[in-house]
Amino acid sequence: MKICRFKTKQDDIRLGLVTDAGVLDLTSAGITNLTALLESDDALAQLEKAAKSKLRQLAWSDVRLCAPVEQQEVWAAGVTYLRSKTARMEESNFSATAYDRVYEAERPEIFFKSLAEKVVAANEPVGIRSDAKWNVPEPELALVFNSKGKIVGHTIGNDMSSRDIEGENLLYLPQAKTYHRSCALGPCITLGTMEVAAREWKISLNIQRNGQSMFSGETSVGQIKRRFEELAEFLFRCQVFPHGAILLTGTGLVPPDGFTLQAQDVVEIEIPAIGVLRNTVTVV
Ligand code: DO4
Ligand code: MG
Repeated sequence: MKICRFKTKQDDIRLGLVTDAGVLDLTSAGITNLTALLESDDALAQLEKAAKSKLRQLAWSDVRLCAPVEQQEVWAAGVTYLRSKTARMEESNFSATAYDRVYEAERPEIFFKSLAEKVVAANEPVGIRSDAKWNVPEPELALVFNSKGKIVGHTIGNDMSSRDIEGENLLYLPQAKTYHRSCALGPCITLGTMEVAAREWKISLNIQRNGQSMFSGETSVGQIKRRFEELAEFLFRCQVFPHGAILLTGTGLVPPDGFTLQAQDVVEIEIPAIGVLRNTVTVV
């Protein structure tokens, strides 16, 4: 089952069940708060019951998607795919061994990515820094956690990154990763998938410029080196998330070194079981 946060034409924020035709507004079934739904032990049963009731159907043209977060902090794991390790080592002047080591180490790389209120939704602009020369999207499966550290759903994340800033000095990572419009999530959350099934999912990336494809590629969630439970254990270790959290699981898709994003490029990330996260690029 897929749920989304959306705005009506009157600018009311609602939760909806995603269907092929659009969205079923969950308000009349009393389901209005994402965090409360994800905290409950019977979210799927609640949604199945709601789906049998008379819900208002809205067409896609009548809704604007919001990012599927309320107060959840967004964190990200890095260097979880071999492809990412190789790319990081190539872009870095003097910290290449750090990536090599973290790929093999027991403790994963996990960094803070975004406050919920700063997350960009599907169809909103993602940012490239005006002081960076080498900017890329990072298409990533995102794990949705409740406050108890349980994975309750999955969404798509774009961990927008400035490779030249990160490559210049590892200590610049927060500037390369966390800036205005650097994190997109959406279009919705798919509930009820176990890790073994999610590992079969493919992630594809397509970047278009003036209607022409500049890069396309595909990878598989199964190539993530670490188990989700392992990432979860480190994310929640010595840490509390009263509203739950989102964890991006790392990128396995890296455009060729000569490629950098430009304003107006369109970035499309697809995981068929979730949907397509589409954003246009803007300079921030
Ligand atoms: O250390 C750099 C971050 C790597 C990252 O974001 C990724 O592998 O996805
Ligand atoms: Mg990343």
